[in-house]
Amino acid sequence: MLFQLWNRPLAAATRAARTRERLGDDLIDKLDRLHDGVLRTGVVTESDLRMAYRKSLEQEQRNHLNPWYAIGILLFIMLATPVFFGTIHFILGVRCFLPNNYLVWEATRPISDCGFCSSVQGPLILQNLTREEFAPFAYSSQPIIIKNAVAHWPAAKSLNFTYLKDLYERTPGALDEDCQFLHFRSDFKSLKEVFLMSDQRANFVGGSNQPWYVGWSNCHPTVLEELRKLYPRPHFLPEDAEMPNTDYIFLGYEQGAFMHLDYIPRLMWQAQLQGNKSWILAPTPECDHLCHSFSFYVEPGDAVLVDTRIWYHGTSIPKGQFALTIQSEYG
Ligand SMILES: O=C(O)CCC(=O)C(=O)O
Ligand SMILES: [Fe+2]
Repeated sequence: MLFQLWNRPLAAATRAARTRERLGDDLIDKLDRLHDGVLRTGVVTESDLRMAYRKSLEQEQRNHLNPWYAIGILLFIMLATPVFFGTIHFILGVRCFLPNNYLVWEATRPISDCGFCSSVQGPLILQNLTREEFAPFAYSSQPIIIKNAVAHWPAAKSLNFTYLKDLYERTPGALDEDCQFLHFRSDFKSLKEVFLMSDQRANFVGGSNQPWYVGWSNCHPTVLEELRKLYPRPHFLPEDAEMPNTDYIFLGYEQGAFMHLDYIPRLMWQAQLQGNKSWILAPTPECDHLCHSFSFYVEPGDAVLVDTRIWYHGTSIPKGQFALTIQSEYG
């Protein structure tokens, strides 16, 4: 009786054979007897059963998420996210700190196996050393501080807010270049605005109640060339390490960078040129059960190496103090 309901001959026969295979003959016989019994009551007819069967099939189809529909939603989110942040940028003039990359990176980054952090309790602290001595540590994901590694750079003496302001203002087009600008917690929307602030605020005179901290990529070729006269390629990095053709500057008072991961292709190095800075590092959430967060501070002249793609990191500057850093990548 069960099979009389499926009266499209070939398909029904194949389906019946598959069902028998799946469920076993015993169970099928029991179901047949059950259906016969139900029909004999006269309360349920064959067409009722057919209708119930059709409805159950429709319900089953509704329960299965169409894969094309899921792919469509995913593509929509991936396209809509940058459009959303682009619109915010256009309307408010705020260039967000990595968010469009950051969200996509967070959503798509590989889940880490925690090998990078499971045995790390804090940064490895090395005294200034040669390229050969540094070689065993060069591509480690263990955070490293190299004490006194950049104290001899001319930038440690000559680079400051006024120098940067003069350089950008006298270089045609430097402030119009669409280099990445990171405003962090401060109220500036662009590098142009940073250089327009009053001298009093820029120098945090009398503990001005408006601390600021920003970072930007010095991607303008003339600016980059001028700045690189003040600092060499770090002497401890492997000779064949690939370097980008733009560096970053971070500077300001008190505030630092909030916790984030970087969406960059290589390892990060920083030269702490002026002031002290505290770092806090945290493993990715999936490694919370195996790894630890920790913090450390760096002093003028120190180099810091962190794989900022896998370590969440944030920074802060001691109250009332200034810090200036050059940052770049190697890999
Ligand atoms: O130096 C800072 O304050 C932030 C640095 C940072 O986020 C980085 O180097 O990736
Ligand atoms: Fe970062």
